[in-house]
Amino acid sequence: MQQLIGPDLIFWFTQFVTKFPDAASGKSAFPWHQDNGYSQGIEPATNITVWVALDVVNEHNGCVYVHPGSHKRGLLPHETKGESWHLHVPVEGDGVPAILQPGEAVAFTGLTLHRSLLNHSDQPRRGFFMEYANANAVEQATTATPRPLVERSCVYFVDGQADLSRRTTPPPLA
Ligand SMILES: O=C(O)CCC(=O)C(=O)O
Repeated sequence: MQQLIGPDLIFWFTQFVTKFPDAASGKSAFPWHQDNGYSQGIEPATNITVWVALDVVNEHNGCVYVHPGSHKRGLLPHETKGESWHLHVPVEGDGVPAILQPGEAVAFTGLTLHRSLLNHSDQPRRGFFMEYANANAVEQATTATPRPLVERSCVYFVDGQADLSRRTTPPPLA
């Protein structure tokens, strides 16, 4: 991660992502989005998501598809659709399926378009992802001052240094 992001590195977000068998109901497709589209953006946008397969994942059970080179388009406008919290943008092409064995991973930037389709198998498709970023990265906001990522809860320092003079909240009591 330091080779890609630089010496000042934090590990700032994790999530389990289980896609239950749902080809019949067709609800668990996860449309194209950029992870940085969940906020108003992260600067520098060098953050990287590492999506680790916990099961064999392929086109049949809803693997992640990435759109190589899409990060060069910068942060695209995202919107919610109806009551769904999913975000979507118009995208051409199918992308590349990340077909993985358990323990293998696909890594992509916070600006890389990615998605997953339905799980046509009869078993849950399980994954776990980790997000790494520059230790001095800030989350952009429409109304407030950009907030350093290190102010989030459960952020771990991997290596290097963070400039804490930019914090927007008082430091926790010792
Ligand atoms: O695991 C998946 O199917 C996609 C998850 C994802 O892209 C996300 O949570 O942002």
